[in-house]
Amino acid sequence: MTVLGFVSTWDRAPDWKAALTALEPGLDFRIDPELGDARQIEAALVWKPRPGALATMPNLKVIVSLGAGVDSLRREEMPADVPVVRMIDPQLTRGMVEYVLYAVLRQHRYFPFFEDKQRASAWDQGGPVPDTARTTVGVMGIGVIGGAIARALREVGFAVRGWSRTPHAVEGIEGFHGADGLAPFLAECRHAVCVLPLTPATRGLIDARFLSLLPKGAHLINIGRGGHADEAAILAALDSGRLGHATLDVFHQEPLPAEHRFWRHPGVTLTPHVASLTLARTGAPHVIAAVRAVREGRRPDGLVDWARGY
Ligand code: NDP
Ligand code: OXD
Repeated sequence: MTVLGFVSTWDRAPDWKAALTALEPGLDFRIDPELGDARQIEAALVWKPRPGALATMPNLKVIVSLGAGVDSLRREEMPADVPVVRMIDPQLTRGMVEYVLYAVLRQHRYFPFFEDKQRASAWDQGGPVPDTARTTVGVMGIGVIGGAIARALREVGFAVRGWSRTPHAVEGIEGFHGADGLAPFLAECRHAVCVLPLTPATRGLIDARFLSLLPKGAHLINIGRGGHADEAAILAALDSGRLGHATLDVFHQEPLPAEHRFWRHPGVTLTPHVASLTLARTGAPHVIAAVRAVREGRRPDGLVDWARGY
């Protein structure tokens, strides 16, 4: 019987209990802080875990993150030698794909312009319909989520390029990688999507220099983490017209403070970290598979490599 501890500031415990016990009926699901004898706990399911909670579980075999990003896990609190597995959930990925398709198409087909015209009862056809095949969308991070986003954009007909840490060959997607690949990658991006993990190497990546490397008037979409971006640099680039629009889902401080200029800037479309969300129903198979893999001595999918930071 698996004993699983749910240690999360995200109150979805009943959903996870139902989804996990449907797959493994004998599962003993305990919710922090009522963990009973914590020495019995073999697996922990975590999102921003309460400080010190994991240290009470000396027989932990695996930690599974409820999020794809593990930047909010305090590494110093992860027990040494206990593998950490990040979330891989088809619904989480699908939600991210939907978000980016919508954000790109909305700007690509000038919907904000036509909405303004409608409010003024003005019949104004604007410029020509854009040439999709000659519009480049760049995706930074082409892992599980970014790869799916890039393929979906390619299916729509955009010219798609990806930027990653290591080289990748994906059919129909132009690949760039590493620090040296960033400037040539950005040079053609009408829309640049950030879906990177937050690591020491990616923190602060979207700064004034980065924005100056994009074509004038480009559209930035950040659905990675707020820490990827210098928010003052984004505002300055929007004010100067260097950046045409920013679609932002993640911020340095969440919730975004009411006085932040992003709320009212006409060049910003803002959502409150909802680009996607893991559902218990669709994420539960990954949790069970991770627990079984570790128990059977196999490498689980989504194993975090702390040396890389993701
Ligand atoms: P993956 O680990 O599957 O992919 C990460 C990608 O980023 C890989 O292509 C990797 O390169 C690339 N990468 C990492 N470091 C660098 C670097 N220094 N330079 C260039 N590329 C780099 O992660 P996922 O796709 O599952 O998730 C990505 C992120 O999306 C999460 O970490 C999280 O921050 C964010 N997210 C946000 C959500 C939201 O609602 N806003 C929801 C879900 C996730 P390589 O392939 O070479 O390893
Ligand atoms: C995640 C998130 O990392 O929801 O999964 O941000």
